[in-house]
Amino acid sequence: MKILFLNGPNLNLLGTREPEVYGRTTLADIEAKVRERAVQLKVEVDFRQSNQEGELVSWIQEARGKFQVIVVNAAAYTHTSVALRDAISAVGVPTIEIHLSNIHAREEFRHKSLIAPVCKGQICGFGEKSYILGLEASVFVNETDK
Ligand code: CA2
Repeated sequence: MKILFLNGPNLNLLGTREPEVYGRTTLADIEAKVRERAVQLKVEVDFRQSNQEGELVSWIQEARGKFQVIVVNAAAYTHTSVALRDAISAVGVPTIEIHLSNIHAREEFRHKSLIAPVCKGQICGFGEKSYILGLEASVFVNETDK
């Protein structure tokens, strides 16, 4: 089973800026922890980040037939991107939305996720652990979708 992790804009800055909001862990640290858990679960992981909406859209489109599940932290595009929502909806690969922070406990503009209605579910508010939970949920979704 292959799982595609997609990370949206500014997540490459994790651990280097605004540690009071997003902590001191870098995206590379998170990737390493996801890979550790993936070995235990005997699944394959591809882990990517882009600051460009179009690149994320292309990666979602290309996932068809190659990945069984997508786990996406779309970052700010969560709240703005009809293009990402349409790509997730069109590609038909089960997708899990994740966030480090609890978007519902933050500014009002973060409460709305445009991608949530086309995702299997949403995990938010558990810091870097949201990524591990997203990985575990992928295995669950793949089993229940069979
Ligand atoms: O909580 C999350 O995972 C978010 O997706 C993070 C996004 C934010 O726009 C979403 O509302 C919730 C922000 C990612 C930017 O990360 C930064 C890391 C360090 C410094 C600045 C931004």
